[in-house]
Amino acid sequence: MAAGNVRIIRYVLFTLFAIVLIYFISSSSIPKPPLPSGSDLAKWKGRKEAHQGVFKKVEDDPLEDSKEQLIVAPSSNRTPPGNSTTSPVGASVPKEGKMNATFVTLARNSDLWDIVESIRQIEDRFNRRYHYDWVFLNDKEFNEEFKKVTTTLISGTTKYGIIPKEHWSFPDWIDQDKAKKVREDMAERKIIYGDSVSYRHMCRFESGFFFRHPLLADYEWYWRVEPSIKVFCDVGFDPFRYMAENKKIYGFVISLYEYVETIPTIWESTQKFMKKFPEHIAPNNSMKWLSDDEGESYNHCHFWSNFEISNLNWLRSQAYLDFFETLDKDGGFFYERWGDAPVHSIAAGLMLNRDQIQFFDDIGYWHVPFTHCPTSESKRLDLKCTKRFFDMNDLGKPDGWQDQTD
Ligand SMILES: Nc1nc2c(ncn2[C@@H]2O[C@H](COP(=O)(O)OP(=O)(O)O)[C@@H](O)[C@H]2O)c(=O)[nH]1
Ligand SMILES: [Mg+2]
Repeated sequence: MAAGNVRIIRYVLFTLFAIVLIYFISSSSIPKPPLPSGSDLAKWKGRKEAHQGVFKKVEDDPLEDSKEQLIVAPSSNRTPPGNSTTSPVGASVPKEGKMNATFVTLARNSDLWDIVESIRQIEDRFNRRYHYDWVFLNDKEFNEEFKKVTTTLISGTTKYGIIPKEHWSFPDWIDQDKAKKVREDMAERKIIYGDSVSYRHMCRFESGFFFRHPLLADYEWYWRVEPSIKVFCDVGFDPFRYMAENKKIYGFVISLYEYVETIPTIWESTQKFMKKFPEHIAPNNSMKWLSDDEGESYNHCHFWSNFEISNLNWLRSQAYLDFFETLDKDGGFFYERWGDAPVHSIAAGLMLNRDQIQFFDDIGYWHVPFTHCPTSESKRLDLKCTKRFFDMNDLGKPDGWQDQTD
């Protein structure tokens, strides 16, 4: 064999060896996200269709405009920073720097790669400048991979907690047979998550227990983050500070109608609460937003709680605990399928004054299948990255640039 051929063969073998080596090193040290399976995609598609049924009602609603007025706090109403030194629940607000706040995420180990997407979004758009902590809670122990990957990505301190059994199980006053029959019936009627036990534990936990977890005990504010969300615009201000300085307690970005089938009697329990604890009802509450007939019935409006920026001391207050306990004793988390979104929303609507609820118009947000973009065109344009680039370089913008969304 000619010397030239030997060299070529050696070169090919060496290249193959190098490729195999690189492949083994990368696949053993860096875990990879799994591709979505057919069943994941089908689940998402099903959810989108289910949500679209609800969305139609929103479009048809003649009261939509008045509701908007009730809940939107325009940016121009902001008080200048540094004007107040106590938060709405009396804790002190530092003059500058970080607030006493944390992100909080409930997740399973299997949610890892979906929560990684959310972390990337939150860090890039906001937290890389603030380094707030992040608390993860789970009904099972988090595994090493989950902790390693999330800690690597988060610029603040990460904490991992396990949920006590009594916060994630059937309370003893629940009739198991009755609850099982409800799940079977809801499965037949194809109600979203209607047959799920774990989803019910999740909703009850988010309604009544997450804020009592010891890992959250020392914080005053939380920002709830779920897997697979997107944040479309830079968040160029500190929402925690904004909340404290403007005496806000509960902040949201999207509100919509709850599936009626999941909460048929939640308003009965709410009325029971209102009768029993009139002292907990705020004088300037949002009943007009919750009900179209002055409290006779619930119109199913709720803040979409997969995004929340709110005050933990409020949730830990006697007023909120009395509300949760009244609802919990009636069993609707298991005999129906009450979600934490209507529970938090009714609580905020009744126990807070209207001006303590904040609509974060400036935060562009997506959780399947709905998006919120800043409502005002000028705000959307201000927050666009490409506009910044043109402005920075003093360039004229191309025709039609207003219609683009990046
Ligand atoms: N630890 C744990 N977290 C859960 C469980 N079910 C849901 N979650 C979390 O609860 C939140 C809501 O669940 P998700 O599947 O996003 O519900 P959806 O947004 O209502 O469709 C997410 O943060 C999930 O990661 C569960 O069984 N165990
Ligand atoms: Mg979710």
